[in-house]
Amino acid sequence: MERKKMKIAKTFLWGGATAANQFEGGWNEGGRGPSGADMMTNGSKETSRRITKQINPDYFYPNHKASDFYHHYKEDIALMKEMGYKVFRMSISWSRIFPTGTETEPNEEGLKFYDHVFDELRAAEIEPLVTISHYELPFFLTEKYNGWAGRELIDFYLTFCEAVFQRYKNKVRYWLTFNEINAGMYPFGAFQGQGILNEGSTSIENQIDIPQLRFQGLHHQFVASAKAVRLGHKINPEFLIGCMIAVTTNYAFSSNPKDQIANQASWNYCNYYCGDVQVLGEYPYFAEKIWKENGVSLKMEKGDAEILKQGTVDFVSFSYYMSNCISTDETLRKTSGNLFGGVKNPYLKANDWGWQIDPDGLRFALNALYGRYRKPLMIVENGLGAYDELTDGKIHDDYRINYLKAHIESFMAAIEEDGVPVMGYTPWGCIDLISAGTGEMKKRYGFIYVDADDLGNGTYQRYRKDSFYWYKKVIESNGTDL
Ligand code: P53
Repeated sequence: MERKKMKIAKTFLWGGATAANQFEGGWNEGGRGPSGADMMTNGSKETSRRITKQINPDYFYPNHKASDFYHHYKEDIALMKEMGYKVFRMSISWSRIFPTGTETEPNEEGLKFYDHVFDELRAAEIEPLVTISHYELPFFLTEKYNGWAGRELIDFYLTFCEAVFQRYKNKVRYWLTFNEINAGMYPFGAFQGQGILNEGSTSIENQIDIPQLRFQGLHHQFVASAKAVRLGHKINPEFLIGCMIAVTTNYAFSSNPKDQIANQASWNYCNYYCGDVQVLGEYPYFAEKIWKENGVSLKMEKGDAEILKQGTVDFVSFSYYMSNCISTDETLRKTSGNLFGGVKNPYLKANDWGWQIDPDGLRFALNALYGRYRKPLMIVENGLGAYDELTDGKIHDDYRINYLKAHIESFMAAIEEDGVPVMGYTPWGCIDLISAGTGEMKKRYGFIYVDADDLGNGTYQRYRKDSFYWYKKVIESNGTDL
């Protein structure tokens, strides 16, 4: 019997993704307080971004102005409309609403800014998808509580959630509680993901790592996320609230069973530890082993387990950029520039920052996640960071088109051949923005070029890249004309 082929839905959410800390700018305008992202200098693939406790006038802090969406949102949304976006992923800057994170009343001017953005999106018939916390928290919360290491953050986060859920309950339907929550599984993710800054940490790649604090911080985020899901559903039962995980498709480097076992453990650690808590509502069986290996003794309060059980997410979203190989052979070369470590895959090429390009890995990840969670999936980040050249107002970025085309083909196969339900696709940095990893502007992802360099020089004028016209056609044809 021939199986009926699935079709991509007419309502499929095509769009693009950004985050306030890397895109919005206006860091000291409208009553906004400083966030952790404002304390990071620019870096490069060779030089790690510094984290400073005070703003040092000798350094450049690229997130302060970022792409200046704060002053360009109208024209940016008009460009998205021109491309035919159905959805726009963005985040709300926590310190724009609660400048220190500890106020009891929200900053009205901050709330108004997002009112304008959501109204503009509505007029353009673009659905907002809002990440509540994307790699930034009010810096005061780092200074006072060492970020999410402090259990106090749960209540501050819920106050923030309540303010934005109430204010935007008729303007926003799709929410994500934390960006790439599994960043907290890695030493480099402590500051960006959790606002943890231990004494002696000077840059994002050289942080003093205290696993106990990271895993405890994650626990606080899980509890906060679960409570936010419950609160959101109470405020508007129509809300769809998801988790967001950075997924790396890991392959065993060889058919040596030892490599296979190591790879399985890597999936548990990298991809499933957080998702299992947020989607299935409890810590997985392998959590004990991970705590033991990291010398962690997790403090759970009475009622936490119940909260996790009751606050599971409605859908699963994730970022996907690359795959990696796992080997038990120490002597094998490490993949260059890869924050997740791992071994180079001889079948794949990497981008200029060492991220291995692997469209098939996306199909693999979609099947793995759906098989485990049985919840609708959304690909909320994907894309190629690349150098672009602006000549006569044009950018010929066929390399970007090739990357995206191959990844779209891959997820279309997951939908249409394999039967995986995918709600939407929002490529990362749809308008050029500041790199989270390196703080560069020149590691560009966008369909739209922003005329600014790594030190913030430039007109900030927007230019349509070749990929702009290509993606417009992709959306128009619902993914059939690639
Ligand atoms: P950049 C590392 C590996 C995979 C995803 O990253 C990552 C990171 C952190 O650098 O983060 C996500 O800008 C994140 C975005 C980030 C994007 O990937 O280093 O959610 O904020 O910008 C791309 O090229």
